[in-house]
Amino acid sequence: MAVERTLAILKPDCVHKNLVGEVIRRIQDAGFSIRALRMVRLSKAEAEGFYAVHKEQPFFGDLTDFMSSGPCVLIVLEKQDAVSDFRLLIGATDPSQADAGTIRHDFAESKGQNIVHGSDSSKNGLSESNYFFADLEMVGNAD
Ligand code: FUP
Repeated sequence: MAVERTLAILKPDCVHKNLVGEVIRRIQDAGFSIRALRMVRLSKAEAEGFYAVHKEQPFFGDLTDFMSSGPCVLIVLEKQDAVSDFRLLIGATDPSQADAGTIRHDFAESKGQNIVHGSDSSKNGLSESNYFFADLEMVGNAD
């Protein structure tokens, strides 16, 4: 077991549906520590940079339009096994495939508009956190 960092993004649909408090409640109840948090409206270019790995995918245009369509909440989370535990908490990318009780199962409408992002590896947890936050903005140590 290792303490890991993962980046959560509460996506524009989460903010639009007034679910920010509910989703953060679930994240904290699951034992994650918040190390940094900021609300931001991403530009199209920032969304394209963040999702660059998907740039050849047919959904890339819709995805980056959506992610830049309204404010998001960016959160750096820390916990033992944060990456896999966070993905368990949020559920499968496609909400119709997500387990009951997961955030995407309970709140998401589609694969494209699925409420929350979570990093998919320990390496990406760090690089995605560093995409949005400077080291000095990440406060405290895991305890
Ligand atoms: P996830 O790691 O669960 O966010 O999923 P992916 O990295 O596979 O996909 C990144 C984002 O692309 C998803 F949040 C939503 C979007 N996406 C689609 O819109 N359509 C797809 O078929 C797959 C992903």
